[in-house]
Amino acid sequence: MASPIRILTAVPICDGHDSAINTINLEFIRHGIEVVYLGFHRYVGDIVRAAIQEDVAAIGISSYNGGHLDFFTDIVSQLTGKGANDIAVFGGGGGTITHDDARQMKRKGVDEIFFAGTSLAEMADYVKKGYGKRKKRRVKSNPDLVLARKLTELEEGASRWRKHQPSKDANPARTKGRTSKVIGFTGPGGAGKTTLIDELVLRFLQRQPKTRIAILSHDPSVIGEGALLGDRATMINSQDDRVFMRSMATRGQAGGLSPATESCLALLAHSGFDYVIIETVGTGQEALPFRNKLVDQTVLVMNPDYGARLQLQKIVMLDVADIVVVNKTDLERAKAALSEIEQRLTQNKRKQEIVATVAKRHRDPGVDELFELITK
Ligand code: B12
Repeated sequence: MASPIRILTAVPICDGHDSAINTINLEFIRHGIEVVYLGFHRYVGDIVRAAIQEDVAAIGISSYNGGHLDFFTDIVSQLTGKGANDIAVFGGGGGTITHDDARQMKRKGVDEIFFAGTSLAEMADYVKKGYGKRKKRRVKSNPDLVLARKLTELEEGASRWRKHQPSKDANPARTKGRTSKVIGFTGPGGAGKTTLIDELVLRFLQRQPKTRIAILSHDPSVIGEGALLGDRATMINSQDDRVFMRSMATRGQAGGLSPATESCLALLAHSGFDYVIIETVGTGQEALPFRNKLVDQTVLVMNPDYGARLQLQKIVMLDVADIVVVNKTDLERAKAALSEIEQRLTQNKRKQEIVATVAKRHRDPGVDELFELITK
């Protein structure tokens, strides 16, 4: 089965009109496309960096702020400057983009502009017809371009390979020559994993001027279907040249990771990053995503609202996590949750740490404590 087409979508800086792109994203996904959504109010540089790291076939921009002539063409020229002119640029913005503007934009390298009244299906068909075949890339000097394409090869190989071969046991992330510490974050959907990781990245960038970080982030998908890869939309601090982020769809695999996670992780762990952070999809009670010693340290992120105390006995990650983070401790139930989880961890008789955080709050002392535990 062919791998899904991957595109990146975003809304420009000084523009909060995201309702159009949210609708269009859903239509693309329904048509089997993997959409990495970067969110709104985004700089050209952040969009170009993300498109390169995600190795997408095209960038779709939804622009309503009136600055489309400069914005679209700046994306094209930055892509060209970085050797990634095989990544196409297209988009729309209702009546704010005139036909005359669109002609000028096309002359400067924009592929297509869609106007008011175009059906959603028409736009999805355009992407499927236009961006299904990857163009060859000649530039080999940009390390992000090279790494991103290798990750794609691994991901595409895994989705073909999985059907015919039994799983390999040897864990390549642990072989000789590895330079990175690998930290795995897991926990139920909505616990705040992505926000927490983004706040940790801010601390890495501020306190360790040379540290480089890779993030491998997962979102769920069914094999051969589309997916919304939306973690980048939550990431603010991670839009930085010292951070390499890659979003992966699970492509039909249960348990929180993708069939290609191990090999992609192995590649990242041997690519000169100081830390590789891996984030699973939102997981359930039975999930043990980091088997086979895939990571050096595991962090389970929980929400204080897990239900009755008995529920804690069923969460198997509580037995194996090195650090348990209770996030959103500004919620009313947090005090009781912290005490119940602490008691649950005492039964394990292991040296497990428990940390209380409010990741959405800047300079949160709990996130500082977690940062110390991860970097000590
Ligand atoms: C909905 C809306 C809002 C909502 C936005 C909600 C949200 N979260 O998105 C609210 C009410 C919050 C809002 C606020 C504002 N808005 Co407003 N808004 C609109 C409105 C009515 C519709 C835009 C829309 O979503 N259309 C739905 C999409 C699906 O259809 P479409 O636009 O026709 O797009 C087609 C194609 O272009 C294509 N397409 C669009 N994007 C993309 C992307 C890709 C990748 C592809 C393939 C295709 C594609 O899809 C459609 C196919 O049929 C327009 C007016 C209008 N009728 O266009 C004004 C409009 C865009 N807003 C405008 C303004 C000025 C504002 C405010 C500044 C008002 C104010 N003073 O506060 C604020 C700014 C908000 C901000 N933070 O940026 C102006 C912009 C003027 C300009 N640029 O010259 C407009 C044009 C209204 C006007 N005539 O004055 N707005």
